[in-house]
Amino acid sequence: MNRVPLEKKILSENDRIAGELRERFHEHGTLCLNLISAPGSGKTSLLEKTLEGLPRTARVAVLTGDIQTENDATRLRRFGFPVKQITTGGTCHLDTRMIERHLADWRLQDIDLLFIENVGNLVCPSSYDLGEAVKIVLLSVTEGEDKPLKYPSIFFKSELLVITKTDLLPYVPFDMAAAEANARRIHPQMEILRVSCTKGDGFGEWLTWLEQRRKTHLAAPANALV
Ligand SMILES: Nc1nc2c(ncn2[C@@H]2O[C@H](COP(=O)(O)OP(=O)(O)OP(=O)(O)O)[C@@H](O)[C@H]2O)c(=O)[nH]1
Ligand SMILES: [Mg+2]
Repeated sequence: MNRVPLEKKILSENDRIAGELRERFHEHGTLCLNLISAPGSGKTSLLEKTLEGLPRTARVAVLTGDIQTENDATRLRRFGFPVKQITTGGTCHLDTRMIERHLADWRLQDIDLLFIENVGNLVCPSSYDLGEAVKIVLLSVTEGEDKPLKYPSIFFKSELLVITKTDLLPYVPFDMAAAEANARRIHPQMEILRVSCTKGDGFGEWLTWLEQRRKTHLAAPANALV
């Protein structure tokens, strides 16, 4: 078997499990969000700040993926919510088998928001549906405003762009208007938020976005979720 048919087979098996996961998430009212970015754009920092700002009673859980180390899970567990590390051992993205396995002993009916932090990579994770309702792409101001044009797939598939590290804008030549225009060239309906995890800027808007998105998720019929 050559490479293309084998990749197709793996992807179609992944899509099949993604469909099952999506149904389970919907049945239990769980909004699943898949966070994708280049390494170091601030996915874990965004989650740390989010968990820090949520009431202890919030029904939130996190699966965080990396090629190696438990570092991100250790950072995120400090806030008292359920967190599991998925260590891929070399694979540059998460897939649905990893998600299924790590969800096995969690009760989805107890989780309103499930964050999945994907492996840091702007390319591979975009091909793997994890059954999420929403893909969110992060782009930090140190990466350059041209990234949506260079890595269009993930910007096309993501509903929301979070531009991170805005506190660094005085120190880097990042053209915010051009970055947003580039993202909307790839995905005209893209929603865009700007945040700084160190200063807390933009977190009110981010939490409001999450709250609204969960409401629309709960209101949507199951067949409208793909
Ligand atoms: N100045 C500044 N630094 C930030 C901000 N957010 C994250 N960082 C820093 O950026 C670095 C990477 O942040 P992480 O949150 O670990 O990034 P990540 O996307 O989770 O990284 P990987 O999981 O390795 O892909 C850390 O040193 C953070 O402290 C921010 O808003 N402002
Ligand atoms: Mg991380």
